[in-house]
Amino acid sequence: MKLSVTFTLLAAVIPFALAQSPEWGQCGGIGWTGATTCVAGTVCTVQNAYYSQCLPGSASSAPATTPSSPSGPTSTAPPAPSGTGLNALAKVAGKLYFGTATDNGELSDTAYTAILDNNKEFGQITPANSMKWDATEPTRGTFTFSGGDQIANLAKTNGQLLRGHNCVWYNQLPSWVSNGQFTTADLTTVIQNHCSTLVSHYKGQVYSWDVVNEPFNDDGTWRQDVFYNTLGTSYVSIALKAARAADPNAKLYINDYNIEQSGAKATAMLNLVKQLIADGVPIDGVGFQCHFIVGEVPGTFQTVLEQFTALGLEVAITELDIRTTTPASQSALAQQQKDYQTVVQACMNVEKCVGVTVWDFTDKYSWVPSTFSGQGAACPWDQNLVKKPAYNGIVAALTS
Ligand code: G2I
Repeated sequence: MKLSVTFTLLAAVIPFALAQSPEWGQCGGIGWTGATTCVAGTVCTVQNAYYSQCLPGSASSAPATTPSSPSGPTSTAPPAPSGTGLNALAKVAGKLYFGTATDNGELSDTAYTAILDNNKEFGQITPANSMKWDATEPTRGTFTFSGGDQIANLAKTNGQLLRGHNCVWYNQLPSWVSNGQFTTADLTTVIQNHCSTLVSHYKGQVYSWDVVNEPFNDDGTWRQDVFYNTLGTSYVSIALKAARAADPNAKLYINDYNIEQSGAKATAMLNLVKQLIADGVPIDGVGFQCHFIVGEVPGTFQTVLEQFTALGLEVAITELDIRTTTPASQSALAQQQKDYQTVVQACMNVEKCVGVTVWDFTDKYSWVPSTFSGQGAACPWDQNLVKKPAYNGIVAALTS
């Protein structure tokens, strides 16, 4: 309340305050049409060609200058981040971030958070569970944001970008949604209300939202869930439009797995985004989850990324991990190092691949062993929070 009163007074006295971006908000970059100055106490900082952000620091009213070439720093840009760390290296390489998923239950582990909170290592975080439908709207019309807020606040404190995950997904739905007997009009309202309320709640805090998650089966057919079965493919545009209206500055993504190799599922995703673009539906990016198996990184990954960026979209690696049989052998860990390097190199080679997110950075908290019996060791840090050879594979790609 106090904040909004203060803002209202300020806005009345200083009209141009309305044209300023908030702390952590976007203030420039290719394609950016919003405010290019920042509120007092923050400075518009060029992160890369596509994204300038209001970071805490000495106040400045000078707009950030978008670099004329994607990798070319300008005189207004701060010196490139130096030192070690995956995010620092990714930024030097012209990427927006290197990030990780995290989950609320992990945040009391101080050895874990000491690494998570280091923004030289991670410049972006994604909540693994706490922004999903079952967590945020467990009963119709009643929203709970405590878990998501904890992660959003952490991102703010740490100076990290936030990816919102997710608005509409067949999984982790409360039963009132998955078992609801909806008319088309009713489910349209349900989706609009959920996406709108969720995205509005985090307005200005989220770099990109996975608005629709995993819409396809592996054979490229549409997943049969309550959304598709009731509304057909239109649920995708209903969700995207609601998200755009709720936070016009957030990048809107569709996110899926097994679209990293050429084939029916990648083709289905390409056709979907082509149709959305043709129909004027807001869509900014496609997320490639990249849940891979050691020794099986698809050789066509970079080509597929380029097929999407050729449509004018950005792409991101959103949930990278590379699993193997446990306990992992030395040779598996050596192959995993090469595989991490290959995957991150594909993003490096594609200008509009904005960043890489691992689906948690340590084997201690990986989702893999509980889903794939006898498999794991999928992350770049081991379960004792010690860096594995995989870490060096990522560094090799980021410094190539
Ligand atoms: O399955 C891996 C990922 C695939 N892409 C979408 C992601 O959202 C998904 O993340 C995982 C989370 O990392 C897991 O933590 O999604 C799983 C559910 O599909 C999450 O697992 C669930 C457990 O299955 C539940 O038993 C548990 O209550 O996490 C829940 C919260 O801890």
